[in-house]
Amino acid sequence: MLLQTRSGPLGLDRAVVIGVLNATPDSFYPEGRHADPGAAAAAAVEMVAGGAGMLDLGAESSRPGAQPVPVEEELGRLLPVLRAVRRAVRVPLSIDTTKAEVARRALAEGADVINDISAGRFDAELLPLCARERVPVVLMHMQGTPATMQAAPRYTDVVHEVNAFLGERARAAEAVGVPPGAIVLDPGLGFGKTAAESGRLLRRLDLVVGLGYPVLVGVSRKTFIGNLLGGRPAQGRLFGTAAAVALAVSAGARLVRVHDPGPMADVVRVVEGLLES
Ligand code: HH2
Repeated sequence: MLLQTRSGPLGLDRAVVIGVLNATPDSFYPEGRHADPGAAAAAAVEMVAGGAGMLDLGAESSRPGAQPVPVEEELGRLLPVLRAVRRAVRVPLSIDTTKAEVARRALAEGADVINDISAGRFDAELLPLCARERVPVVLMHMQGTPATMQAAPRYTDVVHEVNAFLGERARAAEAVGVPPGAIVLDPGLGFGKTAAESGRLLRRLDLVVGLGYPVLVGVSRKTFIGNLLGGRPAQGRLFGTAAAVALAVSAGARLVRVHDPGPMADVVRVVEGLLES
């Protein structure tokens, strides 16, 4: 399995660790915020040295309750950081945005992949843009919007509903010309889901994998991990994240999005080594 990007092919035979670089003042994990371009570039170099095979840059927080950021503000935060990071590292860079205009400008500055937490639902121009620009796109499941998603998440059967949604969004992407080999699916753990629902999705990740596209999982330091640890804040969720990353990789995730690529690269290597032995 392979993802073709402008920075070269990204092999997925081994799970890829994606480092999170947020050019935001308000992301839920303060240590993941890198709004200063020089500091972001230094963090990027460290993440790649630690084992990140890709970096995900975002300039709009999607934490529960977050309000949308206007396009000019998102670009004003993102582009200086993207330029500095692009100069500093050669790994593929993905852009965490739901806006086609932000994606278009970022792709022109050397970004490789679009990571859309709305799976093309918030901006109808985003998937056609990915098709035209021939770049891979991550399609994630979320119930509602970041502002509302944790208010009252409601599912009859979360596993079935998330799978049906992801299958439908993959077909929508293909219908506007995104090749199947450029689609990545993500069940959106923590996005409009309780801890129990996120757990159910992790246990049945084989069903998402069975849709036939590479699967990305983002569990890093999320609230459901804190809840399982008695309400621990994000700073105390590193080992809890390791447990969830291990489960995700053993269930078939090919990409894991994390704030701590060094430690999580070890987790991935050990899980894969044990599964092979
Ligand atoms: N999680 C976050 C943001 N983007 N994208 C994908 N594909 N999957 C995820 O699970 C995911 C994501 C939330 O984490 P973070 O970026 O650290 O926080 P914030 O949204 O507050 O900036």
